[in-house]
Amino acid sequence: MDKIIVKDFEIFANHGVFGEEKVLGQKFIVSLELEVSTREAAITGDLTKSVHYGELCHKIEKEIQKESYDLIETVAEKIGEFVLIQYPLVKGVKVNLKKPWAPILRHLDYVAVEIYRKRSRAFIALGSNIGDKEKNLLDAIEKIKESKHIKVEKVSSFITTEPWGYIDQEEFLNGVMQVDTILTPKELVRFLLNIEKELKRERIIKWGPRTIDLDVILYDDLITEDEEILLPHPRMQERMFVLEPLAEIAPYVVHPLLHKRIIQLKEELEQSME
Ligand code: PH2
Ligand code: MG
Ligand code: MG
Repeated sequence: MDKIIVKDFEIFANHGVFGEEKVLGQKFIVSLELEVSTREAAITGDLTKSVHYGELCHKIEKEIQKESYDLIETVAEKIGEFVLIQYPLVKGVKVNLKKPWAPILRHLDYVAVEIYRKRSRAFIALGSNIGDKEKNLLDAIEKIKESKHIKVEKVSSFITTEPWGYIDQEEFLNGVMQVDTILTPKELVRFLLNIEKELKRERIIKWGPRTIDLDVILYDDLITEDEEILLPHPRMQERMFVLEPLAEIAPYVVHPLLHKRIIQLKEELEQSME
């Protein structure tokens, strides 16, 4: 991937654990590596297809002078988050933050933290089979849209489906959405659980009736073994209520474990049901 590099940009700010650091302030030195395709801007000369590094530096200076944080870890994290939220063309960013005057009563060249943060593509399955099902799905989507850490890219049509698993319950309304997010898988799952709670979901029977169910089914090409978040969703290939709406918005996405396109998984499931 192409990169835009900013090296050793100096900012005077008031971050630190010690009271004096918050009062007097000190020098911080920021270096950035922005992963961004420069090709279109290069060919057209159109700066809006790339990142204006002057504007970026001014904005970062303003952003990190706005508040005072104890830790350089926090400052670096805020810079990474700011860049990814403000600049959708940036796929990933390395932030190196140096603090050359750290008041530790010893000499050092500098202390620094370096982090890498990126945006990810995730697919979320939505389902509801209690109350006003369409409103439940739309309310969940609205709440997801309110997060500054998630951008909704696509939403499928909603389809009515027979209950799967525990069958003595009402029909479901199901859909799938594609999002761009800077949350980690765990953060995303917890965020969605909170929305489920806000929309008054009660968990009574496994696979039983629910006002709203929000499941992360794919997160980039990530394969996990963590029981709190198994990715890809281990039963997605058996569920038409996931594959049908997913095939509508992402037919050619490849399942990272099965190495097949979604459209193919859907066709195979259709055949197995005949
Ligand atoms: N969700 C379940 C169990 N069964 N059946 C349908 N049709 N749609 C669902 O969303 C669904 C289900 C557990 O999450
Ligand atoms: Mg579910
Ligand atoms: Mg669930």
